[in-house]
Amino acid sequence: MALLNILHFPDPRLHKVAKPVAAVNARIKQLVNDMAQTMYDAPGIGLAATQVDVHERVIVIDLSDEQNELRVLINPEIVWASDEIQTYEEGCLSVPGVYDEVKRASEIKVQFLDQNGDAQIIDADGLLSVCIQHEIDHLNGKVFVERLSSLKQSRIRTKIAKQKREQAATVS
Ligand code: QAP
Ligand code: CO
Repeated sequence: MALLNILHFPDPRLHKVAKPVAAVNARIKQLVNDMAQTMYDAPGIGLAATQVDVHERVIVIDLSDEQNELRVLINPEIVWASDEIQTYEEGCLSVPGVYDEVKRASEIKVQFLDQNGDAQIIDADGLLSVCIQHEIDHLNGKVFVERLSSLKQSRIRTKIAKQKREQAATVS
C-alpha cells in the first residue's frame, strides 16, 4: 500500500475527464487500496482517482467514524436523480480549508462495479448522495468550487494564492 499525492485546485490536471475502467484487475485493486489509504490518512470521506492524477473512473468513499465502511465505485453512472434538491456544505481534499454550500439532487440511483468487478445498483440519499455526486464530478473534471458563483470562485482563488505565498515564506 502507498500514500498517493493529492492534486490541489487550481491544478489543470483536475480538469481531465477520466476514462472508464476496462477490467477490474490487480492494478485497479492496488489503486483502490492506495486511494483508500490516502483518504483515511488525510482524513477524508471521499476521493476520486482524478485527485491522485489517475484518470480512470474509480471512487472510494467511507462515511463511518471508524473508517471501516469502505465503498468502492468503479465506472459509476447515475441512472436516476430526484427533482428534489438538497443543500450541503461541502469540502474537498483538493481544496483544503474551503467549505461552501452546494445544491444537488437529494436522492440518486447509481449503477457501478464494486472492487470485485461485480455490478451493483444502490439508492443513495443524504450525505452519501452528496458525496457520490461530488466524486463523479471529479471524474468529469469538475471541482465543487466550480459550482459556486463566480464571485465566490474568485475569492477562493485569491485565498489559495495567499495561502501558497504564506506557505512559501514559512518553509524552514
Ligand atoms: C467530499 O471531501 C465531500 O478542507 C469529500 O482541510 C465533502 O473528504 C462530499 C477535507 C463534503 C460531501 C460533503 C477537507 C479534509 C476532506 C478539508 C473530503 C481539509 C481536510 C474533505
Ligand atoms: Co473533492
